[in-house]
Amino acid sequence: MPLEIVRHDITEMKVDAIVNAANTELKMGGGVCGAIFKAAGVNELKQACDEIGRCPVGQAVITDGFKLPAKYIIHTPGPIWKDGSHQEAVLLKNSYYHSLELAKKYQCESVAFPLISTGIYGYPKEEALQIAVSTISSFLLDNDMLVYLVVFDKASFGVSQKLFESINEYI
Ligand code: AR6
Repeated sequence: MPLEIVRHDITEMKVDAIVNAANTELKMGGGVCGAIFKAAGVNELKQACDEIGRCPVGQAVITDGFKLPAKYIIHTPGPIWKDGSHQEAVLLKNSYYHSLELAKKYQCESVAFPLISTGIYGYPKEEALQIAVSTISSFLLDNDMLVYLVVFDKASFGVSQKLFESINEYI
């Protein structure tokens, strides 16, 4: 199955690239971003991000994975949820799409995404999950890649169980 929804800590995924729910300044933040910086090595990753500078919402940049099992980290700032009428959906879709295109450019065969924007940025989880699944699925119609969508917290896990029949434990 080219798209799998799994419950796991993304920093432990043994894939070619993991995706970071970043901010536009590419600074270490909280949530999954903080966990990725800590696991990759704060100093190394900070330096690599500072060299890139910044990244607009919905775009993506790539760094080494440093101490992670993953070879690369793809950083994409998702939209901050306001009320749904500020292009949030298209920007979130762009984040998934541009991350996938960058993974393809770097010949990644496997990629793991967190549920971008659904934590500190406040995007409603059910809508965000639907955008993630539809964007990844349409990309996979034309591309060979194994994509994991990693749900982490209890609420995201509940939403994905409601919307999709099977959640797999990643081993
Ligand atoms: N593995 C997988 N998913 C995780 C992990 C983990 N280790 N930790 C948290 N999540 P968030 P955002 C889930 O807040 O909403 C940062 O400060 C979490 O449960 O990490 O895009 C950045 O620097 C949630 O479902 O990202 C930005 O400033 C999802 O990851 C800002 O927060 C995304 O939550 C980005 O906010």
